[in-house]
Amino acid sequence: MTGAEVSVREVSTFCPLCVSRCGARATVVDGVFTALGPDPSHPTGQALCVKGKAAPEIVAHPDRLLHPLRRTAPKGAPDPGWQEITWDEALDTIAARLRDLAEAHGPESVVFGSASPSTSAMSDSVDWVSRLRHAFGSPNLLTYMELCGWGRFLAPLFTFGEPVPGAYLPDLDRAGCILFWGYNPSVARLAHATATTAALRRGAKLVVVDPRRVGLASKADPWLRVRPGTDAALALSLTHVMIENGWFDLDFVRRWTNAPFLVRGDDARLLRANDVFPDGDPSHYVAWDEVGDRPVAYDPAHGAYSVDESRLTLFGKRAVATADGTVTCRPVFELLAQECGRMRPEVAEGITGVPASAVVEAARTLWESRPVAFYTWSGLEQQSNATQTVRAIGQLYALTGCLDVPGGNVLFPSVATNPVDDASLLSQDQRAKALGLAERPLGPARFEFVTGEDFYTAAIEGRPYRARGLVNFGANLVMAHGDSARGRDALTALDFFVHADLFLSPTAELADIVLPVTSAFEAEALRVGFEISEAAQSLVQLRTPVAAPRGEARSDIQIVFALADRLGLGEHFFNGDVDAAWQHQLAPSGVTLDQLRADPAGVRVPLTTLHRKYAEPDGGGPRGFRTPSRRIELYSEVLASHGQPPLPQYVEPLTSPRSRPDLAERFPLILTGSKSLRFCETQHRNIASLRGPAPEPQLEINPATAGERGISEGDWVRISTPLGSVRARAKLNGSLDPGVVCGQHGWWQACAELDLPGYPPFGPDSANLNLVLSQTPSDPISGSSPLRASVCDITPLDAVP
Ligand SMILES: Nc1nc2c(c(=O)[nH]1)N[C@H]1C(S)=C(S)[C@@H](COP(=O)(O)OP(=O)(O)OC[C@H]3O[C@@H](n4cnc5c(=O)[nH]c(N)nc54)[C@H](O)[C@@H]3O)O[C@H]1N2
Ligand SMILES: Nc1nc2c(c(=O)[nH]1)N[C@H]1C(S)=C(S)[C@@H](COP(=O)(O)OP(=O)(O)OC[C@H]3O[C@@H](n4cnc5c(=O)[nH]c(N)nc54)[C@H](O)[C@@H]3O)O[C@H]1N2
Ligand code: SF4
Ligand SMILES: [Mo]
Repeated sequence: MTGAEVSVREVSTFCPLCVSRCGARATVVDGVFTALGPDPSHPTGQALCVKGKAAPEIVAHPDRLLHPLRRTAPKGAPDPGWQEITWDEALDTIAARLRDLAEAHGPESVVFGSASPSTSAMSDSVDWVSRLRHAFGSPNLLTYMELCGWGRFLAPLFTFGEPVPGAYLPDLDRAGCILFWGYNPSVARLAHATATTAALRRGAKLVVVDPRRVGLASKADPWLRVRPGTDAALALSLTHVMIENGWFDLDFVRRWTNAPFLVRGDDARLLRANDVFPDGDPSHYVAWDEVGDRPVAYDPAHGAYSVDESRLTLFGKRAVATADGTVTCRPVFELLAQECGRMRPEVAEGITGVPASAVVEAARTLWESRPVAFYTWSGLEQQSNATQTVRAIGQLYALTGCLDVPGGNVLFPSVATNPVDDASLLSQDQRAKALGLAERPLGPARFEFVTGEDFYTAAIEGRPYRARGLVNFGANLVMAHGDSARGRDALTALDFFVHADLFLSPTAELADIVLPVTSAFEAEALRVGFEISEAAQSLVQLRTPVAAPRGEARSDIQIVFALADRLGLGEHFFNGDVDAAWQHQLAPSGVTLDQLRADPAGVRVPLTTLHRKYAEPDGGGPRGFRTPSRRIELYSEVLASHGQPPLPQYVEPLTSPRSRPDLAERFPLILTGSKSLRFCETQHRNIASLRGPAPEPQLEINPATAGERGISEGDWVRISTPLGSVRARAKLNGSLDPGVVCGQHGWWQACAELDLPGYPPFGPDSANLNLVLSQTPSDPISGSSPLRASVCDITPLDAVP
């Protein structure tokens, strides 16, 4: 160096590579982004994981897509014959093809896809993708709702009318007891892990339900080692113990759930006021007044009974004189207690493998260490009984009375903004065409989400109509959905497929046009609120680019706005002006773009968390919950009216050694899976610093199970399911049940720098777990796929069957 000054800049930012969105500081040396470190002054910035630290490597990776590409060879050819084209040509072609499809087959024939905002920076732009989809006229968004969000956001609506725990997040800073169920924040959400560690330090209890003793499970008391897919049995058993011991919030249950409502013994309907009172309103429910020894009506419009709730009976049966004669009726709570009573801890032990004593201990801990804050995730989402399972856990949680209390699960306030997805742009007629709505009217399609399986069926078989186009922002569909080969066939069958990404994934390989996207560190993005606490929610931040866009890459938002313009939808997109769009979004907050640009660390808008919002007055009574009855619906008539059990139930996973004894001999083991600490989903195997310490796909297996099969630590093994087999390296794990193994999905990419191989997504040498996991039979309500409880066998790789 000859005295030339090195310029070093530290820039406040955040890492959007996963759901944690950790506050960070970027180091830029002579204009080059060189490092990312934690920013403890940021509400999610206590720590940074290895992936965040690898951000500069991701940005600079030689395999990044730099130019728009057009396929020149037919689909299915070994080499797509990619040809570089200009942005103008790309955008004009895309717009023309999409317009043609919309005109000839209706805009619903075009599906929009997005990588999950939990595993990519699509959180920056996914709402704008929805706005484009709405303006275009398609009711179909393909973004893993059935695998990743249903159990946290949409299934809880049946119970709470609110997304609990998806939006009602655990108030970890104040919780007395933290319950993590099928969720491992040490891998998945660092900001939750650090907050939990702090909570444990101040004496909070932790209960973890997980087949593996990983992450914080080693600090849990107790850790419940559940057999994959049997979580509902465990939840019902815990609830049974709580009811039997009186370990539940009687007052909350009476006042805020539909536990007192009477259920008719003859037709299992909730009794209505017009059944018992001559001039009764058919929309009013009926409970039993213990003091007056008579039925009383409940008016859902005002959320009120004609007597004080403390007088309502929860147990026993009553002979009620109705217009149809005397009918024996029971309160919901009595039926619920009966249902749970079938799952005594000794019975549950036989199903779940969790010792009866541990069930009692966990129930006691939950009750005695209130307030309880909980979170559930992938372990429960990717199951053929996902809806009933989260209903059972919701019921258990309702009994604690901790919803929306300090230290429970709280809807933290948000900075006021204008919503940007603008659902009003999509007509009711178009909405009704969502793929899957006819088959599963209560499922994700009701909210415009299309499941992987429904998309594949529409693309390949044309049912209920043919999906012909796909506008996909990242989603690595063939690697991330089960039945990868079917995914390939579906994408191949499309008339037109455009894919925007940073890297050429196995999904991108099947596109007609590929668009190069900037990494999160090359583009501006607006973040309003960081979710996990009041302080986090109050922060508004505009991420500053710390590197120049690679090649011709553009951000997803820029692509959305440019496409909208070419499609003639510019009027809904501020005529292409992203700044104007953000200003519109921010307007109610009082924060301006200038302010945000002036301070990359962001602006804090003071917020105050209100608790027990359900008790706030609203019209004639309390606000209650957004369910048909305004009460937490332990008993769901909505589900019953669709032929589903109104009370949460345990259903054995549809493909398990018990439910499929015909498969059990060939596939005696249960296969589940988990995320990798060092990679996001199917990404990052090409990043040397991440891949080096975790060079190969792993299969966790109990040492005894391995020993019986002649398998030692580190051996290559074959994971065989009814769909075929893939490879992985054995990792012995004595904490696993001998009948359970745990694999990793997402392995395809090579790492040239370390000379580590890729694995073909399809075929005999594949390591793609989803090649041998089926999307069906799925949850009857949501279509959730059984990726976390399949059947398999494990053999040494070289063994000839
Ligand atoms: N067997 C099994 N399968 C699973 C799961 C499992 O646990 N087991 N998990 C499921 C879950 S929960 C989810 S959410 C899905 C995840 O599936 P996806 O959401 O598809 O996530 P990734 O597999 O990480 O692939 C993300 C893709 O988006 C690209 N990308 C990254 N950032 C951006 C960006 O900012 N813009 C654009 N346009 N592209 C970007 C990446 O390069 C990559 O190609 O997988 C599901 N599949
Ligand atoms: N490092 C990293 N972080 C990520 C991601 C990533 O790929 N890597 N992905 C992001 C995304 S898209 C998501 S959805 C989240 C997911 O975050 P998590 O849901 O926490 O992800 P996992 O570790 O896959 O699953 C949690 C736990 O479920 C357990 N499990 C498996 N089967 C069962 C079962 O049947 N019952 C129960 N109770 N537990 C079971 C697994 O052993 C695992 O420890 O993480 C996000 N963050
Ligand atoms: S946990 Fe890691 S990848 Fe996720 S936001 Fe934080 S630093 Fe980024
Ligand atoms: Mo996810």
